[in-house]
Amino acid sequence: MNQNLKSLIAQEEKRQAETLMMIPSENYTYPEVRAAVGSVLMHKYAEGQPNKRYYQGMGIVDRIEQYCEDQALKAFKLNPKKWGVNVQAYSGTPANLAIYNALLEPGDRILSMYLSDGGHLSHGWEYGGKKITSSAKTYKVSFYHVDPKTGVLNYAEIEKEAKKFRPKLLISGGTAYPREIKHFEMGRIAKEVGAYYLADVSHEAGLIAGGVNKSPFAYSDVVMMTTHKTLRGPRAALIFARSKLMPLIDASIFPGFQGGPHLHSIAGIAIALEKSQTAGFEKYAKQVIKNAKTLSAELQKYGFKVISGGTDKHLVLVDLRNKRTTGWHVAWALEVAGIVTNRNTIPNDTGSPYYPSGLRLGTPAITVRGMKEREMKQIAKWVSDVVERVGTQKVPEDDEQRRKTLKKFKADIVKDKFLLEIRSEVKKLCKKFPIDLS
Ligand code: DSN
Repeated sequence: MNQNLKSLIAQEEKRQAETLMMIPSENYTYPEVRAAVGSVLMHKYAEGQPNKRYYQGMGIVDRIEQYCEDQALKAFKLNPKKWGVNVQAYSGTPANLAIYNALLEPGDRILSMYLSDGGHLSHGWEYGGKKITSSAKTYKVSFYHVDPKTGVLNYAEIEKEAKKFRPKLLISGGTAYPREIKHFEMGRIAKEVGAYYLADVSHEAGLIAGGVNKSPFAYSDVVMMTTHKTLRGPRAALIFARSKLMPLIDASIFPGFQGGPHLHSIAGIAIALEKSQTAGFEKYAKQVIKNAKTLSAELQKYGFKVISGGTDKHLVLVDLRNKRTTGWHVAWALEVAGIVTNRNTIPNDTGSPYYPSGLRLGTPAITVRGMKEREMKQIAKWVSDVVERVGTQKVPEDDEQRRKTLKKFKADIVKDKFLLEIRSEVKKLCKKFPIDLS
């Protein structure tokens, strides 16, 4: 291996060990999962489904894929007579595209959550009259919103919107909605307008498997989840569907969208699913939520405005506008302090997706390290201290001035003694809660 590449991997390992990974969609997987993903399984091609392939040498990998499917149905307590699962999707966006391709014709209608309110790009995104994603180009997409005052979904409004728009597919879920989705309501609305209901629970998958967020299955036609967030598996996705829809889903994944499945990832998913059925995982999932709730409450004590007033999940979304700063400035300064979050749009954002007004923080990875409420209080204090240090900031409108000002801000903060002191405290905390990345 090129020595520089080797060193870069080692540096990334160190970064992950010595900083607080607080991007809600990130997590540390298990050493066994990393071993499976790096195993000889990646040498094998296996287009098709178990026992129905287009290649030879399939006996062993058929058993692996079948085992993964069994574990998926077991982990989410599904009756194999009523539900099936496809474990081959490479990740969340290709999985969603394959679902649309299975259930819809080009030009059919999708109703999904507006991106800045917490939705996801792959649910169809168009902005200012421009169709940004391929799903928006292929299908006719409309969006529902959170209540502008509460930041929470109003199901009566979604119902009105659905009756007006008449979608063929209603989607819930996304990246930054901190509250539990009422799947019962979404399923009811979908039925009423004759639409399929797709619950995208990519963020909550582990919380559902751990029994601390409600299961969407009873009310859904299709459920999609990525496997690398709260579920702690490798980067991939699972598509669950009612048995009658399964042949459409399987055919849409292969040959519709993908070639050979990544058997190494499938083995990794199976391991994560096994682990998600243990008492230890249930305890982990509970702690993820306790930590997020504590973080949210503590941040509010420091005067932060938390979207929806709190969280039911693993993430906290903060509106920074009352602090007279931006998500861009705060996320960069926090990184210098060793706290890795992401800037994020918020409902009714007055900024842009690249320079948004919000900050998204998550607890899945720091909870894997064993951190609890006490550490959340300390982290909230550090976040507050960093925001105070950043002070009043805005993003200049003029291109040239913006480029210069932001470049200078980044150059100055990496030398800021106050932020670097917090970084060394963060490093000490990380040492107290080690993570095995060897
Ligand atoms: N980009 C992921 C997230 O951060 O939520 C979702 O795809």
